Amino acid sequence: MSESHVTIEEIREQPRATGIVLDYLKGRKGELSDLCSNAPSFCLTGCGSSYYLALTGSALLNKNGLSFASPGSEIFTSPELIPRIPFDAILPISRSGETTETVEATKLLKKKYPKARTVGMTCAEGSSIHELSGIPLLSKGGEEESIVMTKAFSSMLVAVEYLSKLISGEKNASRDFQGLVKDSREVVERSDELGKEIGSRDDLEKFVFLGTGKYYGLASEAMLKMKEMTLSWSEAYHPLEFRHGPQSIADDGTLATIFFPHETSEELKKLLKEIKELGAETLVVGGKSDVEGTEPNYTLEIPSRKEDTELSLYMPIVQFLGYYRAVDLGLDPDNPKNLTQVVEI
Ligand code: F1P
Repeated sequence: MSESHVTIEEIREQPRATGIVLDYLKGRKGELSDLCSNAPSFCLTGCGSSYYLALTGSALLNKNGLSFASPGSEIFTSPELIPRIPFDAILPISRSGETTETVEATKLLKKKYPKARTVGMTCAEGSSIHELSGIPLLSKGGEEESIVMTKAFSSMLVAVEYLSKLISGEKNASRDFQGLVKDSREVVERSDELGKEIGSRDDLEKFVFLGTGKYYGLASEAMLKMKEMTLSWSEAYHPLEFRHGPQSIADDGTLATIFFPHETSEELKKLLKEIKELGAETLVVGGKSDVEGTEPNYTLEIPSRKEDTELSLYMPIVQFLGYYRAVDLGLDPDNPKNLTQVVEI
């Protein structure tokens, strides 16, 4: 199996990108703490992977019940959907900082909320989103050559988690993230092995990703990785939505991946058992002890960490899975069909 792809190199660079963004955030702490004092409301936007990150970001930053996320492409085509709530901050997310709809949505949102601070999260210094931001945020180590987004997603996710810590009034947010780089190294290594094992399973054809609350954006991103890299049937749902129709497709060629929070949930456990009874296989990403009795086919244990400092660790397994399945199918993960790194229209 050839591994001379830039995509896999970038997936494996996640721990480094995490370290770089954490150092950067530590240096910006004063300014970001000022922004986050009094739990401001955020309006998040982005396209593709960046939109899915905005969804998770909105769940994380929703400390006062007011944050909201919309695809930049929707704000662009249906600006009447922009809520009238006077958000305190606009948070566009874009690896390139140049996606047309995200740039245009940011301009529209700035006009709509003239008093709001613009906190553009990108991996590209000097990009349009960076320039439109009064408080730009940068994940330098997240910069990528590949078309499919991997370490950019996880490193920008760390930054959004960091903001959510500041919003919660955490005085020493950096301390909460201690050990994350080490955990990331360890999880990347295990995910590489497991992703290879599952990715070479020719009998699996359908991939379902389930995540609730802040995990829904991660499940959606996982769905996109499988589509972009492997051209496979893949869907993402809020877990209990699976019973409301989608379960009709479950069979022995289906792998259902559940992003399982460390906090045990009896409802998710029940669902896991049901999915197995339908003949599908299951992969649990989360705490092993939380799913005792459900006998998943595969488990990727996520180290127990302070809440909302661990979400980036859920991503490598789905990125490796996409990568190895693509290679196994004879596809080139560096050149996914019909895609470009940035959509400029
Ligand atoms: C967003 C994005 C990617 C996607 C694709 C095109 O880019 O939609 O998520 O993988 O290759 O661009 P960006 O705004 O984050 O740069």
